[in-house]
Amino acid sequence: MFDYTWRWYGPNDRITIQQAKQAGARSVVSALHHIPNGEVWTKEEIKKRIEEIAVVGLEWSVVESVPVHEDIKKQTGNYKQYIENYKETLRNLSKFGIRTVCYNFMPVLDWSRTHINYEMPDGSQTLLYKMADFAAFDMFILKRPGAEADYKPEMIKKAEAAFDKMTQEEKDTLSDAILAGLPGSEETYTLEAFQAVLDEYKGIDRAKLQKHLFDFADEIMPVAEECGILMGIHPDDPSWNLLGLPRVMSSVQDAKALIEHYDSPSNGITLCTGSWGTNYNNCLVSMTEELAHRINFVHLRNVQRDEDYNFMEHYLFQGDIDIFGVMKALVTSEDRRGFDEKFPGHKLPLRPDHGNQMLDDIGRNYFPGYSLYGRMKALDKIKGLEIGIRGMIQGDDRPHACPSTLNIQD
Ligand code: DNO
Repeated sequence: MFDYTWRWYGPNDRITIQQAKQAGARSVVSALHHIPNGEVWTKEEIKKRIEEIAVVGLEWSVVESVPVHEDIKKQTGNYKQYIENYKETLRNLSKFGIRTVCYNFMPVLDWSRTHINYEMPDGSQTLLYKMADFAAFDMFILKRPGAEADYKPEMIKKAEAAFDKMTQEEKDTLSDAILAGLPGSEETYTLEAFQAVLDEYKGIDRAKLQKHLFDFADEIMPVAEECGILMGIHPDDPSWNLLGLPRVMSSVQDAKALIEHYDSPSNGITLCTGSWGTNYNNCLVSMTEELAHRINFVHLRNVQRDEDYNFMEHYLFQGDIDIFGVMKALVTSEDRRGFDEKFPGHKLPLRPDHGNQMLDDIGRNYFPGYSLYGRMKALDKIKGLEIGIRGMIQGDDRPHACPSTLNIQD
């Protein structure tokens, strides 16, 4: 059985904790976004958030994310101190029984999109990544030295055509979408500051970044084990290199490399179907099966992709990801996680990821992706899917007595 969670940004979230509860959350995913990256999350601050959530009788079950300071990714400056602070934060979280912690190792940018209010045929709005627009930003707005080398000649042409058609307002909106950082990323940049930050990664290639990730894991995983915390690294979103920066969590091979580097239930992944799913080479159903023993957190979302690496966030059952197959694999691989023996009572936390903006969401300026109705709809679809799959597995012989033998609460 899964723990159905809802991401809540805290008191600054325009969606209240009461609404999250009514939307069907059984527990909450949150983070202390007001604490600067690298600093310790004190017990007092953690307790405050717990209390803010508890007013409606919910628990804070998952942290998404404890951000990894850029200095840790580059191994520069005060990075050793930041790692110590990270450990302290984990210890503090564990004192309150928080078991799951999500993090990512994407340099500079967290997730990226080019459009955050893209209109779907039914008038609802979604998030979109248009490669030509991203390339136009890279080559003609940011003017990153050497950017052309990263795109095929046909894509450069498409980017030129897209850029020529853009009004100044569209260019600004595009830059904002990329630079202002989407929720979850804790940094915002001006163009100049952004280029300067990219430059700091010169000399850090894929191999080096992966080594820095492994070094980080070597430091924090023993502490996570000690305090019974299950870490789940979030994949790169999208799952390919951006802006000349290396990325090291884009494929099943990347995930396996980390898992094998430090073999422990604490060293797991976040199965974010929409992010891993941007990459054609990742079959989400096989990944769910293959990595089942190390899946510590799940985000369910669908994307529709094309051969130009454009992708649009779509409804849960529309798009290129076999959500049914993923859910079935999650259900059938349950025993391999071994939670029952190691962490009695612990259920795999799962959440609807982004939802489109629909009905009364439109114009409300919720954090991009984090709508009320769109996510609520997805959450209920996911719950129904679980009920259906478990019923299907029990088969036709399932006694259809009342009350339901599936015993799944809404
Ligand atoms: C977007 C999210 C990301 C994610 C972080 C995890 O909706 O999936 O912001 O929270 O990358 O560290």
